[in-house]
Amino acid sequence: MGKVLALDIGGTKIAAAVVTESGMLVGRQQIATPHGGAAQLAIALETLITPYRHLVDFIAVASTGIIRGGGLTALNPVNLGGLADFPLQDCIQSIADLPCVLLNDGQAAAWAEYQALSDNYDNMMFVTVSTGVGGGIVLDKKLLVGHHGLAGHIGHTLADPHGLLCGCGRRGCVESVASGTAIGAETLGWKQPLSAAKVFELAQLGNVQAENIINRSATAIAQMLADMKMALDLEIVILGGSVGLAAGYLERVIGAQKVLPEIYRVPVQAAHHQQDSGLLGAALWAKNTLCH
Ligand code: ADP
Ligand code: BMX
Ligand code: ZN
Repeated sequence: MGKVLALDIGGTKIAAAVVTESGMLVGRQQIATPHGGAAQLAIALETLITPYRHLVDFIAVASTGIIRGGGLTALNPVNLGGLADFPLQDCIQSIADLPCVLLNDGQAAAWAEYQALSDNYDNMMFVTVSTGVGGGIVLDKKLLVGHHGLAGHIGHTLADPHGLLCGCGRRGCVESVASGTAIGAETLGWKQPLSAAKVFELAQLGNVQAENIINRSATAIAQMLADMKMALDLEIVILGGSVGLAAGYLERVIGAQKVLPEIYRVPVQAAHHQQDSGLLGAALWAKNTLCH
């Protein structure tokens, strides 16, 4: 099948790496996601892709947003600095004229994490707590993409009907309570507003306000997992994203599950591939797609 260049486009960072036939990542690069519109995103992609384009046979992309018909449509445009639509496939193929397969980032990561599970599971979900809150669902061993590319957008299920307006237009989405962006936004009234990463540092020093913000996020995730278990009879959930993988976060989600009746709890564990699930999942998905 040859070598694949995998890209993972998130609201905060864009990663790229060559994925070898044996599934090894080589030459991983990462840049910040520009928030200045379509032209800037195109330049960022060109910067990342150009050094690899003569070294690979095809390109596999995991991207934030609804991925459908070669395009990216933001469900929450705020996560991309207001960018609502982007012609992802056309842009990439104008940089490198190679076969190109696209998938949502949560869906891609779910696919890689499903392959990495040691036991024989049929039904799993991947959740990324990152710039937004995204996800991917494998049911009866098959990745759900959906006719509109929407399957797994669990960040836009309801956490709090009286909560803040989410960038998608709905009030009180899980994403508007639990994401890294939401964690940072909780500090906007502070003398010095902080990023989610800094809120975690403060919580580690025992700051109660910071701990409360993180617990609120983890509780919203635990409640959403309970809803998803009841809908899909999930056997296992895999947690990723920089917030999901941050020290102590998984333990807080598990702690928030403990107050729920047993039937609502689902085992949760950290992503086997850590920050690379999206890259690897996109590569695996592209290989399946181009081989059939
Ligand atoms: P992307 O959304 O592009 O995939 P990330 O998974 O890195 O990117 O998520 C970005 C969010 O994670 C930001 O809100 C950022 O503040 C937060 N973040 C980054 N590093 C950490 C960390 N070490 N601990 C907690 N939060 C972090
Ligand atoms: C948002 C949405 C999802 C995405 C999720 C996680 C946009 C631009 N993105 O809910 O498609 O999967 O964020 O994305 O509407 P990330 O940027 O946090 O990795
Ligand atoms: Zn929303």
